[in-house]
Amino acid sequence: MYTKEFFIDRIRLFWEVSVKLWHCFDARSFRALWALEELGMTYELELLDFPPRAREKRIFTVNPLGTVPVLETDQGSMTESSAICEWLAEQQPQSGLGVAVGHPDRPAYLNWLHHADTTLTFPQTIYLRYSYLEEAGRRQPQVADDYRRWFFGRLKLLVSTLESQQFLCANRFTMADICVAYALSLAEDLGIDADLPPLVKDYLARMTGRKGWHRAKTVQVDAAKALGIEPIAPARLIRAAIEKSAG
Ligand SMILES: N[C@@H](CCC(=O)N[C@@H](CS)C(=O)NCC(=O)O)C(=O)O
Repeated sequence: MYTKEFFIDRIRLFWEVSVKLWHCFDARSFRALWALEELGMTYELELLDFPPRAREKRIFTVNPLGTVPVLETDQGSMTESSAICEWLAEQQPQSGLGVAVGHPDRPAYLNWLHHADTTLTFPQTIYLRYSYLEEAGRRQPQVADDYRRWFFGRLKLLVSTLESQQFLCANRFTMADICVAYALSLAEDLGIDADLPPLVKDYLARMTGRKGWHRAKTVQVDAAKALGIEPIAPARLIRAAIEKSAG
């Protein structure tokens, strides 16, 4: 029985979806930007100064949390970077960047998408906050160091996977690689990457060697320059300022 929804779904697969990405330089919204570039989709980019909550009040018109990413779509908005990547892959199933329901690696795919943010990115944001973002008197070196160690402890699943695979799942590059590789690139921005295991460093180099990664980087640099925003990851800028003031 062919319903109206059946035909609308099929037409949508061939119709370019219209999306607008709200993004800050090298923030987690970079996952979505990289995904859009890998997919070759057309999109509108709204680059904001960091932190948007303090510097770009218009973010609150699209997200009460005041965070990026926000992906506006004709089906509603999304605010979670890994979920955005998953949704984008679903719009272009022929791209192979998603892993379909029923594929033997579907559980691994979903697991990596969530692992990327909740397990690998979150502890690094605590490290960033208590090492650099807080005012001098509120920094907590002990907390920062505990969460840095937490991050390195949680790399075990990735290391054991990379011992036998080039990609995280389905034997090909997918959104799972985008989401995890972004978390690893954050370690570079935080200056803690020297301790990454060699297999992880090699994997990150392979992922950041992709044309899609370079296109996304170029897009955000051009957008930042056009708006007078410093084209450097905020984590790097803040670290440099604090290290300079400490002499
Ligand atoms: N879990 C969300 C986290 C979103 C988030 O916290 N984004 C950060 C940038 S990485 C942000 O906008 N922070 C600004 C703020 O909290 O003021 C995701 O994966 O997208």
